[in-house]
Amino acid sequence: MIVWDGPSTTNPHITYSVKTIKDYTPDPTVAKVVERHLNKVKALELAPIYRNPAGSPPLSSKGMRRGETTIGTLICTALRKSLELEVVLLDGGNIRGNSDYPDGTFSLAALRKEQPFESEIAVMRIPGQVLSDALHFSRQKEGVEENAGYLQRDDRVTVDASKRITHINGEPIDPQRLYLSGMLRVTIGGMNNNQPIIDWTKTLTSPLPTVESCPPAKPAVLNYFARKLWEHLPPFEEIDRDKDGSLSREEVKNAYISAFSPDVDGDNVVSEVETIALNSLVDRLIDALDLDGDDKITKAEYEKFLGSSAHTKKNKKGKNKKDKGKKKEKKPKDKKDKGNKKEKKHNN
Ligand SMILES: [Ca+2]
Ligand SMILES: [Ca+2]
Ligand SMILES: [Ca+2]
Repeated sequence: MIVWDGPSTTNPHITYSVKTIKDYTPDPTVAKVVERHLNKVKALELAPIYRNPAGSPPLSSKGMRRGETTIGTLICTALRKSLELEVVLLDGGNIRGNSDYPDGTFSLAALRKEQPFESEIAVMRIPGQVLSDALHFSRQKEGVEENAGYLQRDDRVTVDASKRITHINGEPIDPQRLYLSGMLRVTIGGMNNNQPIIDWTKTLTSPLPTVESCPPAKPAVLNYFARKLWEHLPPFEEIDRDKDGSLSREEVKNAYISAFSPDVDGDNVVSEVETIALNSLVDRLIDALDLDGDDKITKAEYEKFLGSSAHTKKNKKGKNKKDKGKKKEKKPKDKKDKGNKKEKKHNN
């Protein structure tokens, strides 16, 4: 309480006391609203967006600023694939979960925790030498000192004991070659003071990409995971139960249920929270492929992302599509604009 003794008082008396929220009975209407919102949050915990393949090193984001982590590699790889790039290097300080995922499941909530901020990816052609120097520079105190600019790398980059890049996209590095690369827009802009990057940007004759022209990282990562989930679902023809040539929300939901149990906690009841989680994953699955936004997946939309890599074992018919997919991964030339458009669409 603040009390002024009179009109001329300049210093009022202030009295206060600390109250415990537990002393108050919750308002039942408000409590219901809160519960509904908390259920949504809990549901995200239950929505597994990625499962670590058996035999892979355990998922962890601990020590992101002092060494390579499996989550760091996973997120860089997700961006490389989603944006169709040759190489992605990301500042460890941008990935913040600092968590272990011992059961190998990565949920929507975990993804939010790891990538709490909106960040844009600058897609640029960067010389191999600059990429290697930048990575080396960021890792000088590897294992010893925290460095927010410690560069994590995607799964097709190989680094030797001297902390230099030997391979990009699985091929021996060519120091002179320009690689279609993804790095944080802010890193290219000088954040975390990566000297080789700063020196290289000074040599550029054209301006750095604007924030608006850079695809946002979060939806790109999410799309990658959602597309990976599709690979666990039955082939298109099996999902399309009414045989009308496109996949409805209901059909996608049934396909998801056939592959993953919505009863995540295994108590034989699909609770309200588990239902929200299920619906939210079905949304993600559809968003990841639905280019025209009509909430249905046509064969063409499906094949654009999955005709290539999915069901190559199960679906033997897709031979030529498999080859097409391989080409797509090896030659990511001039896909920048397409990538941007694609990501912009899902930026919500
Ligand atoms: Ca159908
Ligand atoms: Ca349950
Ligand atoms: Ca569609």
